[in-house]
Amino acid sequence: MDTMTLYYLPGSASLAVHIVIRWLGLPYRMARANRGAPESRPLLGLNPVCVVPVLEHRGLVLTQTAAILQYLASLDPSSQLLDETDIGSKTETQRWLAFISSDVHPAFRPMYGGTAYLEVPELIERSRQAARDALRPMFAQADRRLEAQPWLAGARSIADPYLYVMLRTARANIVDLSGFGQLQRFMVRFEDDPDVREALTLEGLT
Ligand SMILES: N[C@@H](CCC(=O)N[C@@H](CS)C(=O)NCC(=O)O)C(=O)O
Repeated sequence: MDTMTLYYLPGSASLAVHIVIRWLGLPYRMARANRGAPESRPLLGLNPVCVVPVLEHRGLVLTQTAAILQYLASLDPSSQLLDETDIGSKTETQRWLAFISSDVHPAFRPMYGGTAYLEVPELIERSRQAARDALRPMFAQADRRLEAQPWLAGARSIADPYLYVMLRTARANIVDLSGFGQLQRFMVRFEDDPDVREALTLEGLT
């Protein structure tokens, strides 16, 4: 009766939300959004900007990946996916969430039509290459972080699945991740998690 609905597109930022819902063992159902014209999407009316993830729960309609992840963690503080008992750890998790949602995620925009207004294919490709170049030092920060500890914020947190989705997106868009051994190992370890594997299977990604 308390089932939440996650509107998603396979492999997009909604995958991070999907993984956390599974980690928490919460009842949920998935509603796949349509790509294509905004007016054809079931999300219209729920999310004015018509992007996923959208989470419906207990009469709330939640948008923005970072906010939804924090909402989920607060449903079960004992999970310590956002450690409310330790201000340092909590802020560190929020710092990584902010970095990923404000810096890393938007940097992919040229790959998803964000520079289509340039119209000239060569210029659009140049904007994509500039995005790849800008993304590499961002991933270098995460790689360095994982040299010292297994998870971004020390202990496993809601920031880790968001990083994982960004790494998948980087791989799909030929961002150069060579030399980032910690990130490669992070991905392998992450995909070893049964809930991650199940989320990938349910989204048709395996
Ligand atoms: N700031 C938003 C960005 C969400 C976003 O960019 N979603 C993309 C997928 S990652 C989307 O739904 N794009 C629409 C499409 O691909 O048709 C958030 O963090 O939730």
